[in-house]
Amino acid sequence: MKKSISVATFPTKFGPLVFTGDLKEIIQKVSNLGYNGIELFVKRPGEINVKLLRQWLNSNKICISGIAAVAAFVEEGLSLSDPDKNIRNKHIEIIKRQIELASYFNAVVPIGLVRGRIKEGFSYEETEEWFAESLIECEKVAKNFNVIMTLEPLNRYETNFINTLDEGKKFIKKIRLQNVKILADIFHMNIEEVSISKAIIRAKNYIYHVHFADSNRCAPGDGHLNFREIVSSLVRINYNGFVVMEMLPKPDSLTAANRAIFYLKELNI
Ligand code: LER
Ligand code: MN
Repeated sequence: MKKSISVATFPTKFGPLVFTGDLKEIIQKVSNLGYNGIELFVKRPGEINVKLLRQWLNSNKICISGIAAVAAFVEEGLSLSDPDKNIRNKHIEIIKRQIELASYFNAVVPIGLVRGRIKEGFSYEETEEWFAESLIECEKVAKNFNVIMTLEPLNRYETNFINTLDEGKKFIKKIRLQNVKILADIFHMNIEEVSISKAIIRAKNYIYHVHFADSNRCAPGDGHLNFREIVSSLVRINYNGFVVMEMLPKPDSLTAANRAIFYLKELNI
């Protein structure tokens, strides 16, 4: 398994981003700590200078695990399942550009918060239909660029729409999506799954990306989750992708990033 860590290019209300600021400096720092990649949170895909970023990554021998753009949802209220078609379309356009950007780095495009929620007065079925329509539209582009989007089940306090790996799997199967797999975020799973390990095993053919944080969303090892058991179920399903530290920068970014890397070494990652 490869180790990655969350990095944002802009200050945002979204909490579990370990480093924010100058990308060149962060890449150097993260590589020195022993990470193999960064999960990059951008405001808009167009803000990235691909050539420069590639240079910084190459000279530090790390890559990009995923490219997320949560600001469109968190800061601007866009979502892929909004009842308003104009809002959905606006968001689809952003995701399409995000997919193109991800293709230059062989990165995934996580579909977490950006899928939205079932709004008051609307049903599960309608929301599912709008979300499916949006994803099918994005998938056409993902296929062209050979990019995987990873659907991320989230805990009930962040969305009321797709909370468990089983629900994510069921949705992907029902809509017959091919370039959409599952992102297993251990923090959310800790709230929603009956058993984290059993849920991982059941979703074995779907899990393509993994987010790590402990029960309190701090570095793995700083809470009360049983990471030995979690890692052994990932090993059991032959998972060899990225584990991304998407955690709160507590007590500060560098300490959290360091603690996580030490703990991962103890777990043989
Ligand atoms: C949200 O809590 C989350 O885990 C992300 O990966 C963003 O969608
Ligand atoms: Mn996550």
